[in-house]
Amino acid sequence: MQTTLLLFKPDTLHRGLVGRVLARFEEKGLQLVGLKLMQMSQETAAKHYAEHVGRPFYDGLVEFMTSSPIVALALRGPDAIAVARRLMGKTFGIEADPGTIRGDFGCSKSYNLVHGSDSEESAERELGIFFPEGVLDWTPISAPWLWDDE
Ligand code: 3AN
Repeated sequence: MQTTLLLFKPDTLHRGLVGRVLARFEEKGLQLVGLKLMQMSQETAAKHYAEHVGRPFYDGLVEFMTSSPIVALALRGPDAIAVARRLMGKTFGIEADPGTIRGDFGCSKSYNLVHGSDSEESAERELGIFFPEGVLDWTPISAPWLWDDE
């Protein structure tokens, strides 16, 4: 089992899509173990996007992510990092396949609704930034129907 960090970006909130985007992950069988409505600070954005410093889109990305509230989520499941990334689709809405969140809900390069950790190392680092207190450990009653017993 893996735990991954997702962020619903300001466009998801402004467009009233939080419920629908969250439903994609829940319906897939990823378990909610952390959920937070928050305002991202400049410091948190700098930490979170450290690997993008110097890229041409960096300043705009930080400005966008700190412009209004976001939702931070921790989701758990088998291979949750890759599963969540596949549900999200390719980075840019114009290229993302129909059926994915970015493919179904947007056409923008900058406003692509959701962030998801891209590796186990990133997930651990990013969960530490947004859930320093840890996540909530609980067992969904549906677990035996969702996940293989391995
Ligand atoms: P992903 O979110 O799919 O992992 P990354 O890690 O390549 O994509 O990029 C991080 C974020 O930076 C993206 N979610 C997107 O919001 C933004 N971004 C990446 N490339 C561009 C670009 N060329 N123009 C505008 N924003 C970009």
